[in-house]
Amino acid sequence: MNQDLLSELAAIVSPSQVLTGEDAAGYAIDWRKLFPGKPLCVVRPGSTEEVAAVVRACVKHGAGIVPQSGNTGLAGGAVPDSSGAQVVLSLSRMNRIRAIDPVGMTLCAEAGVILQTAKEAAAEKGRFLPISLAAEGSAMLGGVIATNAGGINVLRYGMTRALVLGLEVVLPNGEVLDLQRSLRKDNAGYDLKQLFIGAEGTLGIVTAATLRLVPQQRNTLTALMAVESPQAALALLARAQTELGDNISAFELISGISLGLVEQHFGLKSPLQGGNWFVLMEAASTLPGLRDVAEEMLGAALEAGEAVDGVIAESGAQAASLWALREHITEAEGRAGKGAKHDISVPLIEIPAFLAAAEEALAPTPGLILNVFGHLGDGNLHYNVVMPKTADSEAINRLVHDVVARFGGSISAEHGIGQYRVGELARLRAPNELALAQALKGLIDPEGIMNPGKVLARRGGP
Ligand code: 2HG
Ligand code: ZN
Repeated sequence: MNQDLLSELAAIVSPSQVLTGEDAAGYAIDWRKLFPGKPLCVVRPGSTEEVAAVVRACVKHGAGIVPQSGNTGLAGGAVPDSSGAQVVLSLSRMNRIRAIDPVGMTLCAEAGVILQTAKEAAAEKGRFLPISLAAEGSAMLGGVIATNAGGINVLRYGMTRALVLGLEVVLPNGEVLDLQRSLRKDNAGYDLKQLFIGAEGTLGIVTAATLRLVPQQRNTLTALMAVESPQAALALLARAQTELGDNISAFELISGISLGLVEQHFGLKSPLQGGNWFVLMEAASTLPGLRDVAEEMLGAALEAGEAVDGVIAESGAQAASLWALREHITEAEGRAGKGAKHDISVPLIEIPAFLAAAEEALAPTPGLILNVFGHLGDGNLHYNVVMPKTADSEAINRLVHDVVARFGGSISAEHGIGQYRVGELARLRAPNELALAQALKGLIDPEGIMNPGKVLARRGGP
């Protein structure tokens, strides 16, 4: 049967686009190398029609399909299990930008377009695609949309979901659902595209999308500030919002421990030495004058004790070096040792109390390094824990998530559930919410072939 499926797939996409054995190895494991899988094969369709035909062939043979684009996710959502029976459907060849409309401010592109490539294409027309992630040089639009990715610009522009105007999806029965209306306003019935955004490929395969663009901001300001506590960082945020309003495009909290890891593993030094907490802020505008406002704001914050030190980047290169500190944290953490990631959010006002409570919950476990950083402006922290090899990372996940639940938070603010958090979602979500999600999954994917075992626990199927 497997051989029949392999031949049918080869007939659809050509034999050179069906990879097995060693050729498939790079697609079988996630970026963190936590979930090594074993696919039947990797198939690389070049068009929406080919994706649809591949899905129909997999349905016929009862094979599970794992959609994959850039495979930069941190929750194991885009890799196969170890059964040797699942088909990885790579969207990497679907890498055409179909259209850019600088007046309507939209970009229509296929799922395999690298996020950075899409951003560069928009920039050539004086427009900005406001999804900014450390992984944007390899993340692809399909995965960005399927995981409803966040990143540093959410504070100003919202999650990916807020930027998707239209979507093209291949359904689990192999039909193409064309939701590419690309309208700013469209209240004609249910907004079905939202079902597929953030569903992590469990309801269908995103093959193309129309995204909302904004004007390219000509003036950007980047500042790194040292603060005494998370509470002070929140006061600084409130001040910045008052003074700079919607111009704030990123407001990141970074612990001294995170900066220490970056220095230790990459030799990158912060211009502000010492201190437990830092804020990296970016503001951007089409109009001049940002710098004066920011300097005044920072001066007042220093006087009020909300910040204790600060630098404003003098050039693009300096701004880039400040951002490099932030962008190397994930890799530095990976080099530091075994890690448990917690992509949490709580109401902003609860951040200081959450941090204190989580630290207290973990205090009895010896040898932990708390690598805490993230998108303070969104109430989203990466409360990551580097631990000794022998430590029980699942027990640590549960301890942290229980604290998150106490504060009315979410166990995945922006990375998704993937396979990493399926158990924790099942443990912590209300039964009726889970039941409704399972009912939707059953309706749209009755055979259970779409990305089995991701987001929701498996219920039969391949
Ligand atoms: C970031 O904010 C990413 O840099 C990665 O979401 C977070 O490594 C992480 O846990
Ligand atoms: Zn993040």
